[in-house]
Amino acid sequence: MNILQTLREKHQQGKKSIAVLVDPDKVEEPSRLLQLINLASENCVDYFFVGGSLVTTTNQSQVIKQIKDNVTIPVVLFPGNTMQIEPTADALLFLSLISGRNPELLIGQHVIAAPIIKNTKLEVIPTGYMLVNSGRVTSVAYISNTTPIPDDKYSLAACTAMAGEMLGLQTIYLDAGSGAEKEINARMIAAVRKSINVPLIVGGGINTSQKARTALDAGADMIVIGNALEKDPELLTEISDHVYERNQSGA
Ligand code: 1GP
Repeated sequence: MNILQTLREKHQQGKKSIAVLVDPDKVEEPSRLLQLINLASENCVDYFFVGGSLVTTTNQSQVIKQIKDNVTIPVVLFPGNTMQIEPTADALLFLSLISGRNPELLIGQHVIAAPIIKNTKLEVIPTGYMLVNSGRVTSVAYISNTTPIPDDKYSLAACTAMAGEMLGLQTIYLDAGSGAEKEINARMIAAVRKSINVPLIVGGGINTSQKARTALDAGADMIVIGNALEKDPELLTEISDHVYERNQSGA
């Protein structure tokens, strides 16, 4: 079964997933990455997301290889641009930045990427990517040259997600940006959740297990955790225990 199909089924069953984000720029040495890979494996992480808004190193393919050499957790590209298409991954979030009004990131880069992706075996996951204001300008907001949705404009976010679903996007990713000061608030997540039927991914600034729980309670189907694991790897165990219990109990 492909990743999108699994996400849809889990969404229908109310089951949650965890993705660990690996930004190749932040991988300082293979031994640190191996620790994270092992930690993810021990904690039944569902996916690795690999990518970043600005990748200055050329080690993305090595990062993917190291993950695939050690575990069977699927690798999903989370590309900041067309240079981050790596055919050895399993899938790719084909991101349209629907919270912004930059045509290059709504459709332009996609036209350039489409023939390249077509020649790979990557599973393409059409994703409505929505940036939400997190208190300060994040790298992704700066690089994408877009204005994030204000974090108290629930209706604006809901309508944006709704339009994305109507355009045929198969999942919505609400992101406060990597290392965000403020995670996406519960009201915003709930407003988006209510407006769509496709799986909802939420990330950015989730650095405590309480924040993870809040996002899941508000309606996230998948949470993405990156930065926080560098400082506090144990956090993954806490969150994954919670997700496991919740999935078992059908809550
Ligand atoms: C960023 O959603 C991801 O695009 C993860 O964010 O690194 O803050 O966990 P963090």
